[in-house]
Amino acid sequence: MEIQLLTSLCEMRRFNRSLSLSKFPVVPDPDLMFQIDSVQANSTSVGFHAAWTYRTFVLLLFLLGLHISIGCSTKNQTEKDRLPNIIYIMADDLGYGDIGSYEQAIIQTPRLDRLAEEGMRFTNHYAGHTVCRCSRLSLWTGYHTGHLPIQGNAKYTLEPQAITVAKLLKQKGYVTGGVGKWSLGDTSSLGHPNKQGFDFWMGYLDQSDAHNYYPTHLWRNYEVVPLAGNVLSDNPEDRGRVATQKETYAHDLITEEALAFIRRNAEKPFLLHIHWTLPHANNEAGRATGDGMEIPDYGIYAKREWPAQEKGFAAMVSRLDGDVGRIVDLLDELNLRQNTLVIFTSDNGPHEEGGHQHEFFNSNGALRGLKRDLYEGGIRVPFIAVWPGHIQEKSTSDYPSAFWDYLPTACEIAGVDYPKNLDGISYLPALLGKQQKEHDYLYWEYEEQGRHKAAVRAGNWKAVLPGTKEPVELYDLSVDSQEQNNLAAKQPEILAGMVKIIEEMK
Ligand SMILES: [Ca+2]
Ligand SMILES: [Ca+2]
Repeated sequence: MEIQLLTSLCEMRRFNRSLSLSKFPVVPDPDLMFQIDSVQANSTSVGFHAAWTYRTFVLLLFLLGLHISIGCSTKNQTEKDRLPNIIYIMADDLGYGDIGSYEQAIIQTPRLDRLAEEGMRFTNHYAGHTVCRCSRLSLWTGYHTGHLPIQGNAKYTLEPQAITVAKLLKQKGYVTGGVGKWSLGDTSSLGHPNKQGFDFWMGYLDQSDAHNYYPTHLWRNYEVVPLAGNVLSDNPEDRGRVATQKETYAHDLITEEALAFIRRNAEKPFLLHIHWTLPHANNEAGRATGDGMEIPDYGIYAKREWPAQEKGFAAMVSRLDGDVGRIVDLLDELNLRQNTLVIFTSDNGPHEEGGHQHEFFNSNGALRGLKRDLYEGGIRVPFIAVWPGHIQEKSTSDYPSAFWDYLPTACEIAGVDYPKNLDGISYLPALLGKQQKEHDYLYWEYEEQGRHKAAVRAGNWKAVLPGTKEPVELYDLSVDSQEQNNLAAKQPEILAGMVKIIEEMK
């Protein structure tokens, strides 16, 4: 029965690989706890009505002799009718087991742990891919790598006709911003974030330049932002990505820009992507010095008797954690928590670069594999979603979801129509504790330097093509999340269905 299902799914999947997209109307969920269309309709009458409410309120306060901030009450009034903000925080190469709420035992991540307590953890959330660029492309466009033009870190710039999350949310009046690593088009191309729906982007445009935590400059839209005091090595092998003089830490500047964006746009519905590069290695510095884990100080790990690279890695994760805290604290200060969905995740599994060993802190947890693998460790990532009053605190969902689900999710939250032929399915129902439509299957494809890999997850079955000339393996994740017991020989019919999906995607 199961094999018949898979076979018919294969036949249904005749997707067009192109990104030209048609649209269909999204039926709004009447139970959503916000009113999508009320903002514009009420905007004029609210002002008039609010004036009378204000005078009456002041009089009452005067009579009662209370000290209450008027500014606060009018702010609450506008927030109630406003579209929710979305802040999507993505770490770079952070493994499934790297933070406390996903059973990290050594590295301290108190702010992320608290965030997990305040909202929902997904335990089966997957990155778009096992390396950076594909994963981001999947996130922005709603497709898995079976339907994307690249399956690895090959150069690629977003095309002008691409439909991105940011372009769609702008249709609803969202201010759209991002900081950190972009990697899908620079100032000379139409893939630049300002041409892909982002009003604002500050950070690295080039993915490889983003290896360096002490570059001479970053980008703010089309403007060069110099980083004081950083000097680069002139050794050609360092490719302009190894600093000999380190003064300004790019991550810190990027974080300040994220905080400033939130302050600037506190009164508007906004979409903010914080795509930090921590704890990615500086690969070139790793080759030059043996230590690519660039960090201004080791903080609480300074006195640990670990290799410098591991102190650096732990300090990177804890620095990232502290900065998540700063973002959340600012939302509290601006009274924006109730009206802001905050998501935290990672773009792929843990790395073993820059002199760092991924098993030193058990970065993949109990999973198998790491970055560039399509075993669970390479693609399953932490995912925390917090939205007080909407998402149940201290909750967990085992719903299998992936980066390509983000576009439909963001669009459902914003009440925007989105293309119907996407691979993604909105995970908003899962976040709100409602009935969630499930995927027929999830798919990943990897192609770099002549190596070809693929993986399919359908229900709890997981098939992995680990290499070009290797046979497809089959695992039952319900009893074998570590992918140790290959059932390919014992379950030939299930295997055949999975192989068919892989074959169809080629
Ligand atoms: Ca990455
Ligand atoms: Ca492990």
